[in-house]
Amino acid sequence: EMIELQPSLTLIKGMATAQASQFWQSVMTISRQSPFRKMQTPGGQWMSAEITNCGTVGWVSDRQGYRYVNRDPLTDQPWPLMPVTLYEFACEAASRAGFEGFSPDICLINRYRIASKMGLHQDRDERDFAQPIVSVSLGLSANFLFGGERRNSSTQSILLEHGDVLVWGGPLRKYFHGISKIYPGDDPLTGPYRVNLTFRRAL
Ligand code: MD5
Ligand code: FE
Repeated sequence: EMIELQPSLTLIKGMATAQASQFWQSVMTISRQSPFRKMQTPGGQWMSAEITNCGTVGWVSDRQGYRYVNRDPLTDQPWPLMPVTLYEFACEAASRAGFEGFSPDICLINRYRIASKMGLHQDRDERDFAQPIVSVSLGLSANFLFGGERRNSSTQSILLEHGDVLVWGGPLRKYFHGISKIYPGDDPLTGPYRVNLTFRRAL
């Protein structure tokens, strides 16, 4: 089921359900090579979600700022390769939502526990804002907040469940968004976690 929440913001309910256990296996393989870790914001706060990456670059944050880097600072090795199945899935989702020619070079993987949140923020560390972002949700459900151009713009609340795929781009690409709540539960695949895969074109 494809729901256009707003022009350029498409929710594809359950698109990842059939491949979820395969994607989860990929996440576990990736996190054995580049473990989930907490990151510090430039302001010195610790983010509550734990992150890792796969792809030719990875997104990191520390006291120096947010940026994409070629190597995992934890291991000093390149980030794990993006599995072809994940790459092709993200391209297909973008295409269904009307964004032809998406070619993600990074997948940021966020792991949330029940108490984790992600404050309102913009994704603006990428070079080409004409490229959309594709987000895949696995495991526990979340309340996703979608705002506007300004931090204090009003927000719309969207329930993201296991297998849901969100594609957004165009004029909404730099809108504020965040995760306000993770619903408690024990997911058959992920246990106490919500895992979100965010595919982007960084370079
Ligand atoms: C997440 N991740 O669920 C969130 C939301 C991030 C991040 O925001 O930067 O890692 S998935 C991203 C998302 C989905 C749908 C729309 C928008 C962002 N948006 O309009 O900006 O871990
Ligand atoms: Fe974001």
